[in-house]
Amino acid sequence: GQIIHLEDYRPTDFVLERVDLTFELDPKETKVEARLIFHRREGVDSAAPLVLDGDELTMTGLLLDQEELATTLYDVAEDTLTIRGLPETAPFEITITTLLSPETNTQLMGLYRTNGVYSTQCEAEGFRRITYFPDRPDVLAVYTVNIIADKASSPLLLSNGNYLGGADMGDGRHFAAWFDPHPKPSYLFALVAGDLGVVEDTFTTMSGRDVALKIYVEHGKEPRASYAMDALKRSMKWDEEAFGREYDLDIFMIVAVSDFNMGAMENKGLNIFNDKYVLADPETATDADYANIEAIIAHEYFHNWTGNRITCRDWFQLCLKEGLTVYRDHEFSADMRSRAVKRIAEVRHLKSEQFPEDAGPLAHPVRPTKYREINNFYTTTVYEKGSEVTRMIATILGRDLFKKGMDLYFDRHDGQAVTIEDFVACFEAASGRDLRQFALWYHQAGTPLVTASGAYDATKQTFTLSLEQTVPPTPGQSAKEAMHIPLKMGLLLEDGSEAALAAVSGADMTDDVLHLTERNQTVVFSGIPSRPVPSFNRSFSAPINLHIEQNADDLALIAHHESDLFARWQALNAIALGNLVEATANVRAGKPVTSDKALIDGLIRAAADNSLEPAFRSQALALPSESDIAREIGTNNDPDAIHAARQQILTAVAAAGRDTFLKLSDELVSSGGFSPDAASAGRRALRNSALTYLVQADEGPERAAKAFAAANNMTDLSHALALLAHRFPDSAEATDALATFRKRFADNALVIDKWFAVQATIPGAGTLDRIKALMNEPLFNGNNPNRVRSLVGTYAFANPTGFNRADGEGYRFLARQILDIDPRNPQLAARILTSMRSWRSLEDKRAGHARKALKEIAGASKLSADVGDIVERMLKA
Ligand code: B3K
Ligand code: ZN
Repeated sequence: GQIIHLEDYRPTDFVLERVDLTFELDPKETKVEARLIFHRREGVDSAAPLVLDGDELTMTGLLLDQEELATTLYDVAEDTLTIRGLPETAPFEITITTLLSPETNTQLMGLYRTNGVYSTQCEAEGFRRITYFPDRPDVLAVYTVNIIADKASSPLLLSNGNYLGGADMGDGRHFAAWFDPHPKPSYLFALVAGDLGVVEDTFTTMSGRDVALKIYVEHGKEPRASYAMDALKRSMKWDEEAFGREYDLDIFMIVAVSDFNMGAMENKGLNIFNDKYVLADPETATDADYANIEAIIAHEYFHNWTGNRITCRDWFQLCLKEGLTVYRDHEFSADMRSRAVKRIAEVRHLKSEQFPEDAGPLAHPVRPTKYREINNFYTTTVYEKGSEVTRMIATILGRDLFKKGMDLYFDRHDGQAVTIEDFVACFEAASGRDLRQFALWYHQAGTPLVTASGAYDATKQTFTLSLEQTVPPTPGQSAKEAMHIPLKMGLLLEDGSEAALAAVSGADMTDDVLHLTERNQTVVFSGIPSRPVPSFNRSFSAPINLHIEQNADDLALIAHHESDLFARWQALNAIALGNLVEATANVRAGKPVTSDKALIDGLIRAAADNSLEPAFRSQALALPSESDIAREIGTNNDPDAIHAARQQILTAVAAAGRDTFLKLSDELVSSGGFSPDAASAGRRALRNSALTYLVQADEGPERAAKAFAAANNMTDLSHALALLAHRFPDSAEATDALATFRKRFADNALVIDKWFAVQATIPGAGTLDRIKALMNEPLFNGNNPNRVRSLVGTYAFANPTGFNRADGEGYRFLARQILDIDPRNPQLAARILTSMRSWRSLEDKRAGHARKALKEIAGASKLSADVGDIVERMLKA
């Protein structure tokens, strides 16, 4: 594929007015008739042809105003249909007939059929696999959809918008017609047909309209959709209260399908979900599953305004809808759950996924300026960093002006396809603030590094902060400009109280937000009565790396006294990370590992502190992951040394905290029925954290096996299974538990995915053989994206020692898998390949093996654009 550049954007020559689609569904030969009404845009050359996109289409008919088009007037090329000789000003109708084979569409883009269900996925460029079309997000039209299908196998016929009517056709087939009054781009088109069960409810909007809510799932799974329905109703209510956004059709539908390339899709009025993010009950879903379902149901629903009503002008603007909608779903979850705990989880995720992307060969700006394959830009940078950028606008403007800017955005751009510049302009207009420097967050890739040092002058009672910011070079961007970094901070005094920040010079400050805008800035705080301990980046107000010389005592002061709970966790985490990095160096140097007293005291004190919510205490107890440590070290990484160091620190904490952990594991035994609410989930999480440390110190598997036998919900059961399998992989207890689990859940693929994932994350070089054996297991299915992700994906993304084997076999295995998956499902292959994005930060031998494996992929004879693009960027020097 060729490279597409932002600067080349121009509107289409023809305006699409209406779309009328008729589908005659058949597994092998579906017939699609598309009637498209266009007119030439004013000012466009009368000789300009109409160029439509297409991908793997078979066209059997082409009419202009109902008359067959002469073959001299059109050309069919590999991805385009070009039509010439079209009217100068009058509207005209093009009718295109195409034939599709949904059953053999293994890419899962366009119209496909799996498990007897027809469904579609059109974002980003899937609609062109259904018919020739101006398949780009700035072409908005009103759609009518007629669906004809066999009545027995497809009693259910769904599309976007409101139901118009349907009828029996007398020949074993029936039809249904749908009309969506809201102009939309083709990527939001959806069609579903099949035989599914339904859960129904209603929602009354703030203006008093009744909306029918329907969630479609496989027959028999209806009871497992009730939590999703509850989350949907809460999302609808929250969007009215928090953003003033009301739903705009008579019906809102969600369909759960089991073969899906991603989490879910926000098609207008007809969201399609990976069933993993719909189905839940206590026996089969973990607390993390419940939280994900709540967040993703909300995310897709929120797209109805941020994405659908206001959409993107082009795919470079993807963060316009994704970053903003992630921000909205984060705020929703924070309101539904504990704000501080939610923020900790977000930051952990951001640092473990987005920071490595931003520091490696795949780094790109939140608003990229070029791409080869747009599907490769649905990244954590566009989504999560995009969300952080929106959050910073809210931090800089404050709540009221942020809201004013959002209202203006909805008001000004409803029904349009717009850009990041349009979005930012709304906040400038609402606040009167110049956000030009701030907008660099959209354009400069790389995680900024802020270095801080402080000096206290007791006689003058001043505290002087010297701050420096640098943004590292990233592919295609060597020199960077200084950014506007909103840094929330406080100065803590020895007794834990907070100094008033009344007199400040050298920087703008609004409340506790310090605005860092220069490369170097010296900020003086006056009236500070004693040497303060600065606490920076409260609630992670800016997505940056921060370096400050702070000893463990100062960090401990923050960990115990900060008013911002997130900052407490952050301080504990910083103590832990320092200790783990040092321990890793000691392991590599053959020296003994020592654990920091401040770390052990801090962790145990937080664990035992009943005044803190259990979910927070559980987060405090979770040490930085092995990849967090690798990222902190940055270069020349040895995953085995990191693992060994971390294990030794875990053991030291376990020994020192034994009494506390025993007490917690007794006290927090759940009694009564299961509730998925955040407080109950928090208690389970704290108990399981305590159990993790106890098992860490255990010589044998008895305690973990007992926990497995006693578990009465999936959260506890899968946790105990992981403890057994990871800590005692060769024990009879682990083997038994894995066999029991498999037998009990063999008919529930989503639970079996957990069984694959637990085994894929067993540390150590031996796991690769296990993975290979599991791929021959009858419950594995290489065509189902969830199965492939849970086994192959989890191994590559989440098993540092298993995957990064010193002999390079892990990379070779992955390369072969990628080449095997790519012809069937390029998006899936490309996504899993990004697991190697940090290969350059490995020590030389491993990096050499990784390069070889990447070169093997790059040298393959037939690569998809998806995999080709990733591997090429990954190898570029
Ligand atoms: N917008 C979809 C993602 C589509 C991915 C296409 N490769 C889901 C979401 O972000 O809500
Ligand atoms: Zn989204």
